[in-house]
Amino acid sequence: TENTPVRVYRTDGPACDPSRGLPAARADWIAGRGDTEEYEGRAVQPTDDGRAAVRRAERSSAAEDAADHDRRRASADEWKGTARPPRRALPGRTVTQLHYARRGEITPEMRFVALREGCDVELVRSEVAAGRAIIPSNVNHPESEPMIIGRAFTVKVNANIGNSAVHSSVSEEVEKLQWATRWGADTVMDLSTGDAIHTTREWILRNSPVPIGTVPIYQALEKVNGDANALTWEIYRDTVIEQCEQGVDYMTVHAGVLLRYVPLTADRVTGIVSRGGSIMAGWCLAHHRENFLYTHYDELCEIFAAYDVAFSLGDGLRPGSIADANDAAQFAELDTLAELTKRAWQHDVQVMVEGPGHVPLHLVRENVERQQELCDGAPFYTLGPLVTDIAPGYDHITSAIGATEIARYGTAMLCYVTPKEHLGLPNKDDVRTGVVTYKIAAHAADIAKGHPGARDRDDALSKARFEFRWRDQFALSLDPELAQEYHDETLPAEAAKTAHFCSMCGPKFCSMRISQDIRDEFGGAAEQQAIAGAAPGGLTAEEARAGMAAKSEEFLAAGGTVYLPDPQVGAPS
Ligand code: IRN
Repeated sequence: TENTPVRVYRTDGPACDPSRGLPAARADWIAGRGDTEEYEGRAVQPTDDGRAAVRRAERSSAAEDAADHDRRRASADEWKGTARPPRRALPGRTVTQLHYARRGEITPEMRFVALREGCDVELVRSEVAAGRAIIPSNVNHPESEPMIIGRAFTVKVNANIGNSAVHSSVSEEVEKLQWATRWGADTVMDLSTGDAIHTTREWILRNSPVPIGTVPIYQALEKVNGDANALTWEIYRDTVIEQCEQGVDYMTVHAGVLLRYVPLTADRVTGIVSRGGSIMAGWCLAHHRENFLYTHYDELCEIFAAYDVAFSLGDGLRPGSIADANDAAQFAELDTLAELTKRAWQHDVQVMVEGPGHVPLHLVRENVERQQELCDGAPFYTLGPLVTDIAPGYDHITSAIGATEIARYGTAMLCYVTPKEHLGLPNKDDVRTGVVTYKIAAHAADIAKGHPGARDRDDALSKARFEFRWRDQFALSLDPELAQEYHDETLPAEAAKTAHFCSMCGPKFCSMRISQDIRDEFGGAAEQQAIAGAAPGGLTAEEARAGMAAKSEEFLAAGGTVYLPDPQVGAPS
C-alpha cells in the first residue's frame, strides 16, 4: 500500500559558517513595510570588553578564569559577519505584528507561519490580533524564520542555553544553539550571565533561525558587578535597548514581583526560586520601593513597540516545590501579570505570560485555566511544571509529565527542563535529552487536543513499524539516531534492517509478525504471505488457530460480554 510522505518543519535552518552567520532572509520583508529606519551608532555602546572577566579573575585570582577569558576573547575576534546598523520604527509608527494584525493586514511573516502550521492565514492574523498568539520577530533579527506561539497552533518548545561565570565559551554556546534547533527547539533563550555576554549574544543571534529570548536583568546585574541593590531603571533600560538593537525577539521581564507580594513568600518551603524574581524582590526590599520594572512599564512598552520585541512576563514568584504550588504569592503575581498583559496590548506590543514551576499533577490544570481567563487568552509559557520534587537527575521526566498536562489544557509553549536541572549547567547531551523529551510532551498534547494532522506522523511510524520498514521507522522518530543506535546494539547487520523482528522479542514471539501471519491466514494479501514466508521461526497458522480457539472458549465461559454494564451510581435500591 502507498505511504504518503509526512512533512515535518525543521527548526535548524540552513547550514552556515558560524563566523559569518545566516543570510538575512527576512530583511526585504522588514524593509519593504517602510515603517522602520536604520540609524547610525548604537544607542548604547556594548560594555562587553572583557573587563568583567578580568575583574572576576583578579578577585578569585584563578589562572583558569583568565585563560577562559582569553579563549572567549579569541573566539570573539574571529567574527567575520557584517555588522548591520540597527533598525527601529520611524517616529510615530508602530511596527509590531500585533499592530498589523489588528489593522486587518496580513504580513509575509503571517503567511510564512500559516504555511508552516498548515492552516489558514486568517486564523494566524485573527489569533495575533486577539492577543491569543504572538509571532516574535524583532526587526533586527532578519535571520529568523517566523513562528507562532498560541493555543490554536502546535505547542512549541523553548530550550535555554547560556554560559555562566563558571563554564563554557562563545563558540560552545553557538554549538548549543545549533544543537538545540537540530533536535527541534522552536525558540532558544540565551541566559548567559558571565562575561562576553554581548558577544555571545551577537553570535547566537546571527546564527539563529529561531526567535531568541533573553532575561535582560541578568546582564543589567553584570553591569553593576552583581550588586542587585545598585540596579537602576536607567541601567536596565539601556541594557534592553542594547538587546533590542541586536535583535532579541522576546524578553522575560519580572514586572509582576510587587513589593507587597514579597512577604507572601515568607512561609514557603522554597521561598523565591526565580533568579530574576529574587533580584527584583531583593531590590524592592532594599529600597523599600515598588519594582522599577512595574513603575516604568509603559516606557518599556514604547521601546518594545519600536523594535517588535515581545514580552514574556516573568513568573518571579513561581513555586519552587510542590508544597508551594498555587499559593497566594503565585496567584497574586498572576493577577498583576494579567494587568500588565492588557497594558502591553494598549501599546500594540505582543505578550506571553510565564508560568510554573513545581505543581503536583492534580493542581496543574487550574494554573492554565486561571491564566487563560485572567489574561484574556494571552499565550501561556510554562517551565514544566515538575509534578514531584524527589527525582533530581530525572527532572526532564518529572517536568514533562506536568508539561504534557498543562499543554493539553492550553499552554502554548513549554520551556524545557534538562536532566541537570537543580544540579548543574546542561551539556550537549542534556540539551538533546531535554529538547526531545519536551517535543514528546508538546506532541502528546497536540494529539490530545485533536490538533489537525497531529497524528499523521504517529500513523506513518506505526505503519512502518508494522511493516518492518526499520529505516522509515528511524527516520520518522524524534531522535532517529538514538532509535537506530538502540536497534543496532543487538542487531547491527544490514540484513536486520529488513528483518521481520527485532531483538526485543526475537523472531518467534514478535507480536507484529504474529499479527501479520494471522492477517495472512485469514484473508491477508499475497504480498503479506511473501513477508510471512520470509521470516524464520514464527507461529504456524495451525498454532495461531489453536491459540485463538482456546481464547474464544475462555471468553465465552466468562459470560461473553465485552463491556460490563455501567455501575448504577446513586440508583434507588
Ligand atoms: C519559563 C516559564 N517560567 C519561567 N520560564 C523561564 O525561566 C524563562 O523563560 C527564562 O528562560 C527562565 C527565567 O528564569 P528566572 O530568572 O525566572 O529564574
